[in-house]
Amino acid sequence: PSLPTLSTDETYPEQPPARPLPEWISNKYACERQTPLVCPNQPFADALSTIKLARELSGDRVGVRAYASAIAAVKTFPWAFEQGGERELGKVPGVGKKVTMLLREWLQTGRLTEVEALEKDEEFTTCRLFWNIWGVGPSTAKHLYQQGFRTLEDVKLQYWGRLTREQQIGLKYFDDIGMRIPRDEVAELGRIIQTMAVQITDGGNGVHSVICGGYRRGKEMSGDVDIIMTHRTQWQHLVQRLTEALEKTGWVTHVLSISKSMSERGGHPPELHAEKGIWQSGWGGADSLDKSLLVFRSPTTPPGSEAKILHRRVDIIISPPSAFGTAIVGWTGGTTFERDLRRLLKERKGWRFDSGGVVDRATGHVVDFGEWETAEEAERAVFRGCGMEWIDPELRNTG
Ligand code: TTP
Ligand code: MG
Repeated sequence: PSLPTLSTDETYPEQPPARPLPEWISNKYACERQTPLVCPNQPFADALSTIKLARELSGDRVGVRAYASAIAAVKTFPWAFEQGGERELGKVPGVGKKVTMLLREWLQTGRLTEVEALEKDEEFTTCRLFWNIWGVGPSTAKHLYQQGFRTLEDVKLQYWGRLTREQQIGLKYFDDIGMRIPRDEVAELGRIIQTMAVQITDGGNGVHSVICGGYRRGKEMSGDVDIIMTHRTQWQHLVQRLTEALEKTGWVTHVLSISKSMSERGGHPPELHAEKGIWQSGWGGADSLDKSLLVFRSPTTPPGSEAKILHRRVDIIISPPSAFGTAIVGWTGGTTFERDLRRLLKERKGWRFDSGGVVDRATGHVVDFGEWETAEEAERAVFRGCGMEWIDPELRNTG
């Protein structure tokens, strides 16, 4: 069947009545807008996410940024678009012509030809499969494709010895790690980790932890567990002690990587000129906090049980008490919220945001957000100190 042709502006049937947009919608930064988990235009946002992933897999960083902004804009929109809605979407900062044209196509035909082409494209679907192996980034995925591999079995049989240890674990437990984790199990894993931290420190008076990531933003199912923890007096080297204790009791089956650089620096975020890699690469999993990236046993197959082990991915992030607020903000996400938070602080304040602390670029001083009693107080102090209105975690789902 032939595709319906797109009408031009001139022949556009009928303009929707102008509706007043909420005033915050024209804020330039996604971290100053309300973005729910599921939005009225969710299928369109999901279609854009496929295009964004294609840009990621082909190493097109400018494209990734453009689609990330567009997705955040679509997700912030409070009503379902009707014919002509691209004019409304175009009012959100960061939305370009390309994306408004895509919305027009979507509204007129109910589909995006680019997405349909991608789903039929062998290179895209194969690279996406390989990229889903933990530890495999876009360039390795492409390399595997160019080597002629098309299935996980191909990689296992012909490339195993050239994978890193982390990638081998990722491939070995591909099915387990790819399975989403229900909320109550995420909470249970959080309790297991908190309990162990209390046991190995002084009665636990000083331990505070919050499960961040998608769980905190309200997702029913999470890809992994991101737990942020601090201790009033014993946070230093806790990452190592806690990991070892969890290994000993059988909860942790594999340590993918462990980073202790915050402890080694004595609790200060890195100097402005230091660790260039971290700041230049944007994210890449790297902030300056101590962290342990782990494979856990699922509480549904606990240590000692006879059942076949189900493996889960868990990140434990330990911050000094002074950085607990920034650690929570930095690990709650979503990704575009985080990107725009960094942009806002750089442009408006001359500050560099890192989950391990905010640094004034002019003086090199660490910004002090003050004392806190509870995790929520610590986080609210960061918003306040950054001059930002509070946004509930459930409204930070920028994608
Ligand atoms: P993830 O665990 O990768 O993402 P998530 O928890 O939002 O979703 P999932 O259910 O798939 O686990 O990352 C956790 C947080 O780390 C994320 O919410 C914000 C921060 N982060 C960034 O700021 N930038 C990034 O590129 C990534 C991957 C994470
Ligand atoms: Mg997560």
